[in-house]
Amino acid sequence: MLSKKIEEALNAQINAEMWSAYLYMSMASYCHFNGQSGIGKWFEVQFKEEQDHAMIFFNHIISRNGKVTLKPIDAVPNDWKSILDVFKTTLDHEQKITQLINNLFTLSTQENDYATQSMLKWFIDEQVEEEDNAQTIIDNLNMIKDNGYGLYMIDKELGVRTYTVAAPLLANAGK
Ligand code: OFO
Repeated sequence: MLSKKIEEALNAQINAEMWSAYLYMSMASYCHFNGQSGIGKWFEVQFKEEQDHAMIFFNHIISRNGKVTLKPIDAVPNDWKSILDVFKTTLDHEQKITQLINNLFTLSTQENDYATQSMLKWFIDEQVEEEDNAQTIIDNLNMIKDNGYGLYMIDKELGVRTYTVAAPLLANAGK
């Protein structure tokens, strides 16, 4: 059974993950509109991954006899100055999400909720990857600056990313 405090915090995290999904959907739209369809596709994958993240919290709450309570999703930005600006926003956002995951881990420690701690471990590793991905793309974009051919190559490279279902959801498949 989940404590009320943990249940509320996990529900808030569902909202944060859905906001992330909405943010990346908006970024995908911005990239497609500006002719970077490969990067647009990359953000579509990111959008799907965030929905998976929300579902991992959803499943955890349900499995622990808690109640999922959905709140409205706030509006997201629709415009950026450049592709570099898009990825700087991504990194900044992922750093905030890392902080939220860390806060959840601290709370689950205070509440002696070992099952929630165990579930959160996957997110702790995932956030290292999320921040690293954004930072690597920022480094590449800084390297090419305004070089059109360089941007074309990055667009091609990011466009091959494919979606794979998050591992914790595979464990839940068929339940
Ligand atoms: Fe859910 O990791 Fe990104 O936001």
